[in-house]
Amino acid sequence: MNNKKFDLSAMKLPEELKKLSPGECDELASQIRQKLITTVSKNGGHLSSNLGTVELTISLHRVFDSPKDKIVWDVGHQSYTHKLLTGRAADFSTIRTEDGLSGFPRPDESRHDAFVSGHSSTSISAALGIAVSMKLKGDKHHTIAVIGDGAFTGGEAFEGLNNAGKSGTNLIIVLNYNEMSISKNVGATAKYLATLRTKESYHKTKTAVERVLDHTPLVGAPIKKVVRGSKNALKDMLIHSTMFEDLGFEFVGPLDGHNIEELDEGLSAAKALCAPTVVLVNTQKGHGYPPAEANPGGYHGVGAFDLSTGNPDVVSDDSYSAVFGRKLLSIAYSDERICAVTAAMKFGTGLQYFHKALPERFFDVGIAEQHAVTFSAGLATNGMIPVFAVYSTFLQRSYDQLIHDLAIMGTHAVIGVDRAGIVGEDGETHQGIFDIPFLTTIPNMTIYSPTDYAELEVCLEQALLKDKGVCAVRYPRGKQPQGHKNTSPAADIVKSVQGNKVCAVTYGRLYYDLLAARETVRKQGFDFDIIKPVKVFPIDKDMTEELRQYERVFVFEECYKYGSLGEKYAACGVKCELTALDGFVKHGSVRSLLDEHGLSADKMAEKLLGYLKHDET
Ligand SMILES: Cc1ncc(C[n+]2csc(CCOP(=O)(O)OP(=O)(O)O)c2C)c(N)n1
Repeated sequence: MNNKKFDLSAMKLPEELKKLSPGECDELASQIRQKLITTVSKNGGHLSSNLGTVELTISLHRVFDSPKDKIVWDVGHQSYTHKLLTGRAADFSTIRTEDGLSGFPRPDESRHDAFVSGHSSTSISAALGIAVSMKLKGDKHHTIAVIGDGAFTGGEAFEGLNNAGKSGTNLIIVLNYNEMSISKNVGATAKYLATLRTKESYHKTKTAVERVLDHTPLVGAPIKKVVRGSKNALKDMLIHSTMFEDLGFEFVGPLDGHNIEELDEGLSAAKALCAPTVVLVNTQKGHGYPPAEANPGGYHGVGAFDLSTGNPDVVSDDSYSAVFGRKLLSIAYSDERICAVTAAMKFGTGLQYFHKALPERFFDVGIAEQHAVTFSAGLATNGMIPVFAVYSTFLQRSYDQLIHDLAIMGTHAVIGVDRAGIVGEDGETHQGIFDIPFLTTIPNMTIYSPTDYAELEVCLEQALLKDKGVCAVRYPRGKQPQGHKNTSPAADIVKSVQGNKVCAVTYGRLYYDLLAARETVRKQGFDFDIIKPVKVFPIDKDMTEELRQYERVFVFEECYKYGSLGEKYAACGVKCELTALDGFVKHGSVRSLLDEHGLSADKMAEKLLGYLKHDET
């Protein structure tokens, strides 16, 4: 083993990678792994997916010429090594922190990031678009989509495949197979890929067959020519065929994703084909860090953790998600109609309790949010009560299904909108700031936005057992403040009204900040009323009538301002002063982002005092 120490910040990368021997690459890989583990232990992030793709990323940059060849990372959570190898090593310690590197590919961060990502299953379509544009421009470079088997369960991946196989482009799809989505991968595609994983390498077999034919007089050469042509019955007899070839692709693999030499060889072969090609690469999620190898799902996305012990708290029992999951299960015990649906986020959404206790009514559909909604609609039309728990940002995928497959029929279903509001370090692609704007455009939609655990439980029960139609219960990432007790949880409206001229309105977790802001304002001798809708939509007519009576109503919302509730109150004649988000929200801690956008207790107090003091003069 070579013990050369690599200074990634000083090296000319990615170019210099090509000069390294495979042994040196192995050493580089282990140093990169160390850096990944120490950095993620401090900043949090996607650990196991990155540990699994170190060698693959090194090899991609040895075989291809980024940024002329374009690498498109699916989801993008596994792009840390790519960042280290493309001029961002010096800043790597800032990853996921405010003003630091993003945890996902960002073309505005580096010309090596060919496409933005964060949501899954987009890489094949995006890469195909890039590859087609290259073809039109006479550019012979390659476009490489790197997609995991989890992301491969998403419908858009198939839409991309359907169009790519016969495209005549230099598109390479690297299918990173590790048997895992966040949890164990599900569905028939996963099973199919598992059958390919264990097959002898197609690439090697092909070479071996060709070698035999080289030594076969007379007929050898013509058959070899035939073998080289991809779609041929004789070739299928000699070498097994895959669904990818049936869809028009060349196929290379499976390659050992932790063997640089094999990766270099396989990727070079794929490059030489100059045709749409699928390269299957076997990797191990969490490779090289025993706690992550033992619990790859738990280490998929983590907060900061102790390097020596790992992170025992990878799935927190003290969170809105866990409260949602446990309450759902407790109601489902006594109501056999209730089913739980997740799109590959069983742990993230707290549905692990349901899965364990009532597996026959639990459905993990893979990364397939659109299918999850329409599947739920199907369940509901036959008398079940489906509950689809999903992060706000990923529910964006299902907008049409919510309208067309659920709402139009007046079907009763509950959507648990997890991670609603600012989520923090994952940044722009993950902030849950659009659910209020888009859900409020859907007729007959009911939306709850509880503040604390107790209110979340009351809202969920009401949505499940008393309401009709489509009900969304939205709640934030993380936990309620420690020591918090709510003795009178409500599912409608909470008021603290004492005849002041000014009223402040907010909902969800911002209520805590508003209460703290009122303390500050009161200390300065001023006061204001507070109205907090819990059932935030449809908008309560009596509430807007009451709000119309105030001289000024300050509305604080953790959502995009266009489509916000404040905008709707203003349309009802309320004299609104809205503080909401005015665009995409970058990465940083939740607290600092709330402050930056005027939604912390201090900023709320400042705004209210600004008005109240001015009003007094
Ligand atoms: C539309 C969408 N839904 C859910 C997620 C959350 N998510 C992030 S990564 C991931 C699993 C991806 O698995 P895979 O593609 O196999 O990559 P691996 O992490 O195993 O390398 C999921 C479900 C997402 N990013 N986008």
